[in-house]
Amino acid sequence: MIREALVVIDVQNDFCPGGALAVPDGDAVIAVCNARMATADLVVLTQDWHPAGHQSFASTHGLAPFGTVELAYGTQVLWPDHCVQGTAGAAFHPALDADRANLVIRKGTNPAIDSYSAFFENDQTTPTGLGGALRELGVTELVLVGLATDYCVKYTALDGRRLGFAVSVLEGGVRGIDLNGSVAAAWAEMAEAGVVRR
Ligand code: VGL
Ligand code: ZN
Repeated sequence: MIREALVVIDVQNDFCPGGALAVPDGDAVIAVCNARMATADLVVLTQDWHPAGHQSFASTHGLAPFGTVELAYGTQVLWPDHCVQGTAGAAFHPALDADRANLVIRKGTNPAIDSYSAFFENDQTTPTGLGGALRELGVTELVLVGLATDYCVKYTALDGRRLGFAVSVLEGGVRGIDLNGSVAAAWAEMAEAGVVRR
C-alpha cells in the first residue's frame, strides 16, 4: 500500500529563470525534486496549463502585471501571460525527471478561474480530481516540492490539510515569487494549518 506521495508543483519553464513568470532561483529546486522522485512510491507532477486569454493574465484586462482585480471568486493577482497550453513555457523544465511521474495533474484550464492549488480551483470548490485519486490509492501523507512557495505550493498544502492529508513541505525544494512579503506569510499560514516544514 502506498502511504506517501511526492507532489512536484509546477516545475515548468515559465517559472524558471528566463521564463515568463520566473521565480527567483526557481531552477534550484530541480535537483531536490529529482533526488526525491528517485525514491518516491508515488510521484505526482502538476502543470499550470492556461488557455490563451486566461482571466489571471494582466493582458486579458489591459492592465499591468502584479496588480489585482476582483473576480467572481474574489481578488485575483494579475500575472504576465504564462504556461499557455502547448507552449514551450508550459513544458516541464528539461532537467526535471518528468518520466518518473505516476500522475500528471493539469490545472488552471478553466478560462474564467485561476487554480493555484493542485486540489481545487480558486473558487475553492471545483476539484481537479487529485484528492479522489490519492484517496483511492491509499495515500495519507504528502511531501511537497516545487514552485512557487507563496502561491501554488501554499494553496496545495492548505487544501491537502483541509482534505485530511498529513502535509510536509521541503524547504530546500521550494522557491517563492515573494510579492509584498508573501513568502513569509505563506510559511506562517502553512504552519498554522499544521503543515510541517522540513
Ligand atoms: C503560480 C502564479 C500563477 C504558481 C501559477 O505555480 O505558483 N503562480 N500561476
Ligand atoms: Zn498560472
